[in-house]
Amino acid sequence: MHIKRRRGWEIPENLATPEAVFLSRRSLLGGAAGLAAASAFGRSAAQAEDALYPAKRNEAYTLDRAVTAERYSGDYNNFYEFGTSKTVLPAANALKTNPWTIRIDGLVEKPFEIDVEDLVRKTGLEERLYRHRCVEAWSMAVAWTGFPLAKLVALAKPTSGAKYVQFQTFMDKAVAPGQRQFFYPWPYVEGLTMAEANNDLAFMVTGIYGKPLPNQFGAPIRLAVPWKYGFKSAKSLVKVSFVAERPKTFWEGLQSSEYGFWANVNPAVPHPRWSQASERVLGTDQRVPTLIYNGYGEQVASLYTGLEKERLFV
Ligand SMILES: Nc1nc2c(c(=O)[nH]1)N[C@H]1C(S)=C(S)[C@@H](COP(=O)(O)O)O[C@H]1N2
Ligand SMILES: [Mo]
Repeated sequence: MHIKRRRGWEIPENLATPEAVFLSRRSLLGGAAGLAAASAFGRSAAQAEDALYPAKRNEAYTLDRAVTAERYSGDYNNFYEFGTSKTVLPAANALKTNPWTIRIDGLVEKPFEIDVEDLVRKTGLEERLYRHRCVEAWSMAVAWTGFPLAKLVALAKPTSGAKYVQFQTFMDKAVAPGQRQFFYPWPYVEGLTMAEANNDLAFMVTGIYGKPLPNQFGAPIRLAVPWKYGFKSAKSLVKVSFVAERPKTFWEGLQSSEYGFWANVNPAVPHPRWSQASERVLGTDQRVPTLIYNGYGEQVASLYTGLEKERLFV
């Protein structure tokens, strides 16, 4: 059960809309003061971000439900690096996310490192409304800001031997107490096939609710793969590698009978310990039926033709 508690960091409810947050940022940064600061000192990081968010919404991605308010989604997170409870926000704030370099390597023309701000300048940003379905049978719907993973694949120039894309989260035991728990197979690793990575739905995320990602959501850059269980959407990425073999993922390393490589959402295939038929929508008292591929079958079902013998839904 998610219990609503008010915390120091929460702003009053009448200010909790993304629009209000944005407008107040704008009025602070805009106008003559902002211009003077810009000419005297160049563009500050805050001003660069102010220009990027909110990004233009891509109206091709629509929802069948309301967007989950940040006061629910932002205080109910899975980020095992910062502990196994859902309240990881205070611990996650210890992670320094600017500057942040991401490495692109493996079977590519030429491996490189790039600062996330520079990467975003190359790819541009857009906003998309996506559903998110955790394997634990809760769900949310959010406005992510980011760019198609396919754009990163194009920048990386993978060679013909690349069959999978592997995603790796930062590793820093000094900052992330969960990483001192030796029985977890750190660092957090996830993977997609090249075809999945190039599907238009696969999204690299740098923002949410019209602003840069708060740390607990996986700042400064994470994945969103909305037709798969949430654990595929790895957070706070430091490395994207193009590889020939299927990556061994964090959750497979922990419990492969329960969490496989494919992990496509399917209400008809129960988790070994619970049903996946329905989901609890964060911020509501409702359970709604879960949809195959989390409702994205039209865009992704064809990725799996000929793979019927695989454990596609675990
Ligand atoms: N590095 C890392 N990425 C992660 C996780 C994690 O523990 N560590 N949890 C996953 C799970 S199980 C889910 S449901 C989503 C949760 O994303 P959210 O906190 O933004 O809702 O992140 C995924 N990505
Ligand atoms: Mo999850």
